Amino acid sequence: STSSIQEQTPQINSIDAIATRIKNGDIKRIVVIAGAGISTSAGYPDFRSPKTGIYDKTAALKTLPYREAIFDVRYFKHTPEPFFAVLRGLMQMNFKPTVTHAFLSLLHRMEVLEMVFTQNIDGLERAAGVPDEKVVAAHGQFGSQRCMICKISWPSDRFERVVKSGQVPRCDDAFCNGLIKPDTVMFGEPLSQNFATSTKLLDSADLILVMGTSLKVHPVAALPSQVPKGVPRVLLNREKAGDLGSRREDILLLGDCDEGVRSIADALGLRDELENLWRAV
Ligand code: CNA
Repeated sequence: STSSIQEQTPQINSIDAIATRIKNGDIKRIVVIAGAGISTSAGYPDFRSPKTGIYDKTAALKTLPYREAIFDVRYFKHTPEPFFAVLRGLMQMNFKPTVTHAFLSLLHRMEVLEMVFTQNIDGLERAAGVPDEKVVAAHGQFGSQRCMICKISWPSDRFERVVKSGQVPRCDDAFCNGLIKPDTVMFGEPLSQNFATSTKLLDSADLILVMGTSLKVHPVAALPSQVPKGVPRVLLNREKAGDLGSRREDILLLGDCDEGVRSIADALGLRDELENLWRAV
């Protein structure tokens, strides 16, 4: 890889110190806050990366009144075609977990993973072996879908067939005719109950890893700032995000998150385990 990780040397913390504390059992509850950036090396486009992100790519859709409209339920209800066009593109690809997803699985095997809060809808954490009960999918995930009006659910194979054929999937009930929408959370929709109740895990966390997110979408964007002061927060992202870096205990690993997790695995002495785990998923 040509990318390099710059660890901005903090006053009181370092990845080596964190690794030592994980190894000696001082850190045993790690909470991860993840976003689309942990899946970009799998080829899954994020929202905001210049050129490759969905917002730049769909800018060609001159019909969108504002760029977020494509994922806004109020817009989707009357103009679902742009959303289904993006979904069709994603369905034509086959995504495999990244080494960052494998790292989450490694943390789980080490029994130090408390929870992954992910904004991602791609399901790649689970595909890498992170168990369901360790994932809070704040914005839902692909894999189930239902009519927006009568709520009848559709099997995934049928949904995929219709979307791939270029049609807009609609309810069979002629009176209903509602749109069939994935159970992912669009702008303008509430988050799962599960999200609100799980945020209390931040209070007892020993370490926070924030990875691959611009921290621009609320309420997930606010999670890092809810972490009690004194708890180390590590940012693995191409750019600064949120208030990470504003506390003495913060560590910024600015760069590719795959390189970031590799440097942590090196510090843990578990680099081979990580690469083997990744190869096996
Ligand atoms: P975003 O706003 O697009 O931000 C992504 C962030 O990750 C940016 O800061 C990038 O610089 C950074 N980034 C991109 N690639 C890498 C990389 N390889 N290594 C390190 N950093 C990288 O995406 P967010 O997740 O912050 O925004 C929240 C939205 C995006 C959520 O609602 C998601 O549902 C939604 N989304 C999810 C997916 C997915 O499931 N994979 C894809 C696209 C969008």
